Amino acid sequence: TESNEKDTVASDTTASANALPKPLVSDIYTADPSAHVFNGKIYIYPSHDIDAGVKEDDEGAHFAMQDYHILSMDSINGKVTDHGVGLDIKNIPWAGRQLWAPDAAYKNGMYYLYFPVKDKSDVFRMGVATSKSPSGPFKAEPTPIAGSYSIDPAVFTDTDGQAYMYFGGIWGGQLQRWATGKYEKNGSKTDLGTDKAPALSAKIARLSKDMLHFDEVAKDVKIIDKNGKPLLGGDHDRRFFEGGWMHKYKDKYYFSYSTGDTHWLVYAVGNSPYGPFTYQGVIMKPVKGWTTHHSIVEFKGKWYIFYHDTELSGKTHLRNVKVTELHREADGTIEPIDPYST
Ligand code: FUB
Repeated sequence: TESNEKDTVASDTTASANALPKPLVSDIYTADPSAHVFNGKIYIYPSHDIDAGVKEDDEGAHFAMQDYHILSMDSINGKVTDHGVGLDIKNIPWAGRQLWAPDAAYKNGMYYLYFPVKDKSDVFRMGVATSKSPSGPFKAEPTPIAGSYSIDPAVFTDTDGQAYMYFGGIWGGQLQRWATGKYEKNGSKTDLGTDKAPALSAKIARLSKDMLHFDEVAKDVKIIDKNGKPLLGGDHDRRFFEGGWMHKYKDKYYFSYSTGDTHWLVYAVGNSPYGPFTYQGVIMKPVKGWTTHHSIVEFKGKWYIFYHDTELSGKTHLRNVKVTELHREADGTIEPIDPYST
C-alpha cells in the first residue's frame, strides 16, 4: 500500500529496567497515544504534532495538526515502526482544520480509525475511516458521525463484543458549548464557570453494529465521589477535562481522564460501561508540557500506560509519546506514577 511502502524503523526504545521512559519516536512529534493490541503487536494511534505557525491561545489553535502517522511495536522495549501517513486531512471531505487525538478499533476483519476535526464551520465533530490493515491507509467516510461533537474519541469494545465511544473535552474541545444540547457558537471559551454545579461530563454513545454510527443519543459519563455526590465544576483537581479512556479489569470498568488545567491523569471505577464511576485517585502526576493524554492497554500479561510529554521540544504543541508499566494493588487500585522518577 502507499503508506506501508514508507514504513521506517523510527527508533529503538530499548531501555534498562531502571531508566526513565524515552520518547518512542524522535523524527516526528507525536501526542495523544491510543494503544491497542492487534494481531499480537502493539499499534499506537497518536496525533502528529507540527509547528503550523499558529499563535497559542486557550482554545488550542496552535494544535493545527494535518495528518496521522500510525506506529507499531512488537514488544514494549523494542523497535518502533512508523507506518507513514495513515490519514490526511485533505482526504476528509468535510474537514476544516485541527486533526486532534484519534482512536482505533477492530471488528470482523476491518479496522476503524475515529478522529475529531473541526468542520468547515469550525465545530469539532467525530469522523471515522476504515482500512483492512491496522496500519492503514484509512479511507474516511464522507460525513461526520451523526450526533457526534467535541473531541477525544476513545472506543472501548466490551467482552460481549459491544463497542462504545467515550468522548468530550472542555475549553478548546468545545464540550461546554453543547451544554444546552445544541452548539452555542458564542458560548464560553473554557468551562461553564459554575463551580458549585456538577462538572460537565464526558459522553458515551453505543456504536452501531457496523461501527460507523452512534446507536443512541450520547449520554453523560457521571463521575461521583465516594459519598455518591457528583464532582463539581470548581473541583479542578478531579473533574473531567478531556482525554477519556476506558479499560476493564476484573469485571470493573475503569474510566480515566485528564484534569486539564491541573494536569493530572486520574481515574474512576464503575460496574457498567455507562457508570456511574466513583472517583479513585491519580494515575500519573503532571508531565512536562500543558496537555496530558493517555491510554491503558494489557500486553502479554502486563498493563501499560501510553502518554506524552514535551521532552524533545520543550514546546506545548510539539509533544512526544512514551510508555511505562502500570502497577496495581491486589484490590485493583492503580499505583500513581511519577513520570520523572524510577
Ligand atoms: O492534541 C490536541 C489535544 O490536546 C487533544 O485532543 C487533547 O486531549 C490534548 O492532548
